[in-house]
Amino acid sequence: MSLRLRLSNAAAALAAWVLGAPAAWALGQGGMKVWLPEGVSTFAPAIDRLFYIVLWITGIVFVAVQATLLVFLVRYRRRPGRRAAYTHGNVFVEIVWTAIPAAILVWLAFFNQGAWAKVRGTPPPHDLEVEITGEQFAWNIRYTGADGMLNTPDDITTINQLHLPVHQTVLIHLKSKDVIHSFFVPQFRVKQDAVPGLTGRLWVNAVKEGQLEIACAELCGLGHYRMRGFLTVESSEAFAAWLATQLAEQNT
Ligand SMILES: [Cu+2]
Repeated sequence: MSLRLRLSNAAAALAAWVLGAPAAWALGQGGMKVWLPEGVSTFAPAIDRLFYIVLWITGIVFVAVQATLLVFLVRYRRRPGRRAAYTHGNVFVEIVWTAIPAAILVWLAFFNQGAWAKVRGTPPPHDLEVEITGEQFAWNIRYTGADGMLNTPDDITTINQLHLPVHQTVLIHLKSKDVIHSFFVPQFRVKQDAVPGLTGRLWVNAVKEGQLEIACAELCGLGHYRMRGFLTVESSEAFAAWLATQLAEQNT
C-alpha cells in the first residue's frame, strides 16, 4: 500500500473514531433519535439514563483506546534498523484493567437497583389488565369485559390492535401459543420474551398519546418480519369508546 493511501485510510479511520461517537451521542441527546426513539413510559427516563451512562463510559474508553492504537501505530511503525522487542505483558496492568471494569459493573448494578426494582419488581396497583399472547405471526390482545376478569366469556379480543389509555398503569400478562416471541415497544423501553407455558408479567404507564408499533424481537419463524402490532395510546375517553366499539363488533 502506498504511503498516501495509508495516510488517507488512517485519516478516515481517525475521523470515524474521534468524531463518530460524540456526534452520534450529541444527535441522540438532541432529540434527533439516532440512538433511541422518544421514551413515553414513566420508567423510560431511568432506563435512558443508564443507557447514556454506559454509552459515555464505553465511548470514552473506546476513543482513548483507538487514539492510543493510532499513536502506537505511527510511533512504533517499522523502521530500518529497529528490531521488535518481545514482551510478556504486565501482571499489574492486567489486574488494573480487569478490576476497573469489574468495579464499574458492580457500581452500575447497585446504582440502578432502584430502577430495576421499579420496572421488574412488584408491579404498582393497576388501572387496567390486558393479556397479550404471541402467536406465529400475530399478537392476540385480550381485555377484561365488564366483570374486570380475564379469560371469562365477556372478554374483548382483538388481533394486532392494542389500545391503552394514557397516564394509567396497565398490567400485561404476556403469553405465547407456540414458540418464543418477544414483545417489544421501543418507546416504552419494554422488551420481554413471551415464552410458551409461562405467563410473563410486565407493566407500563404511558405518558404521551400517540401511535406506536409492537415488534416481535425474537426470530420466531418465516413470518417473523410481519409480526407487527399497532399500539394506540389515547385518552381514557377515547379508549373507553374504542373498547365499546370492539365489544359491539364482537357481539354482532
Ligand atoms: Cu414472533
